[in-house]
Amino acid sequence: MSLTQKAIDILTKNDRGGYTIPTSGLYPYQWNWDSAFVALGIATYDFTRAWSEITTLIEGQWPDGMIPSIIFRSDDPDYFPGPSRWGNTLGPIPSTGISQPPVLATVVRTLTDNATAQDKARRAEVYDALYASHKWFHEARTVAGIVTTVHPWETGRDNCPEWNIGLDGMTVAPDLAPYTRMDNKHSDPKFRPSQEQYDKFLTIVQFGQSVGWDQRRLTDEGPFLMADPNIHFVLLRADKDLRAMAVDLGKPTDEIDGWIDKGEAATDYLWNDDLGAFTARDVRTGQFSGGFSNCSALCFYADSGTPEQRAKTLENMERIAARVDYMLPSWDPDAADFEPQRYWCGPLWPQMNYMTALGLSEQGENAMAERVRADLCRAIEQSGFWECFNPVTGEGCVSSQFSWTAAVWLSWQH
Ligand code: 2M8
Repeated sequence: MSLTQKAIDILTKNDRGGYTIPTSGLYPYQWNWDSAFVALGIATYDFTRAWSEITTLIEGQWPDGMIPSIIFRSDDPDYFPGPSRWGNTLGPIPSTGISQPPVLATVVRTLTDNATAQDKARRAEVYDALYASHKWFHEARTVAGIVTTVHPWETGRDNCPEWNIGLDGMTVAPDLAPYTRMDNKHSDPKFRPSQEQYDKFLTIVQFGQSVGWDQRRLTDEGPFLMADPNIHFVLLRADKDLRAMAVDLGKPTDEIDGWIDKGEAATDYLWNDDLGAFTARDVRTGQFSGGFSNCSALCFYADSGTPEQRAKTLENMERIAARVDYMLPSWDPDAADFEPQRYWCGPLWPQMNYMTALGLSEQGENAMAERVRADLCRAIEQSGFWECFNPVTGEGCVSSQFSWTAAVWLSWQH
């Protein structure tokens, strides 16, 4: 069977009726940015079904505009933390109380870019929801002009060592309610976040509950507050795509223009001059994380940063490309805490390679774009549709039969 057919079969098997789960067992619900990437893949063979991936995600949007990271349409005892642990969240469907990198507007623009009447109708159908979700990031999560994050899960890069400086600055709640992890029952614990990290992740959830999921309080008073190049660059790119759709639909663009100006100015805040790279930063202390990650090069995807910053970013990529066989590792192979098999501490991630390669090729950096694209394809050909891959050996890590891996493969075959 061809890999393309296998990819379609995975997405069909992970379909739960209008939305797709990332993989059965470990992730039994609808995840925010997973669904956006999945829509790109399904659109290569069934546009109507791809569109429902987007509209079902928007069904979970909160009245304040936030699109949550996970929508719980059921209560699966096999997943933790499920709806009861998140408590009384504020959306129309039980959900988490945090968001995820907002790739959705970019995906919608990509899927409706043929300027047909139907494309325009589709844009009009979801535009207000997308707008509200961006406004939420700019209002509820912004501190002094910088978009922030309150939880490593919100960044989508759960245990990346970038978060250690923020996590080291917090303590586990002394009254943290006891719990049993389920993730380690579905995958090898050596691939997953540590127990201490999980305790801190749940401490933040407990804090969110204690303030009734008031998002402004979670940002201003919560135990963790960092700026993430992933959320920053994804949002900046998405703001630009939202603006293009606003123009197409004859909507005002003033407020979006303000968001874009603010975003361009904030890019510099994430520039770690010692490393010559965009890295995460603790907003309360100003401290930078110490390594090049797989979102450091998203400056190309957002078309942001100075020529010097871009040149240094590429130099770092050349350095890393000489250290691993499969670009782009999620953490710097020259950092002490690089672990090629542990989740966001080293493995390469399909959706990150997709965005990085797209940005590089849009900005004319074709050789590196091709390396990033071809390395993921080689890993898939060698090992199958895994959640992520060891960048040294190309072996699959954590879960197989993974939706966004299948989706990225399909989107690249067209
Ligand atoms: C991972 O995150 C979840 C929590 O949201 C987990 O580890 O349990 C991350 O890789 C995240 O980026 C992804 O969206 C999610 C589902 O694939 O899994």
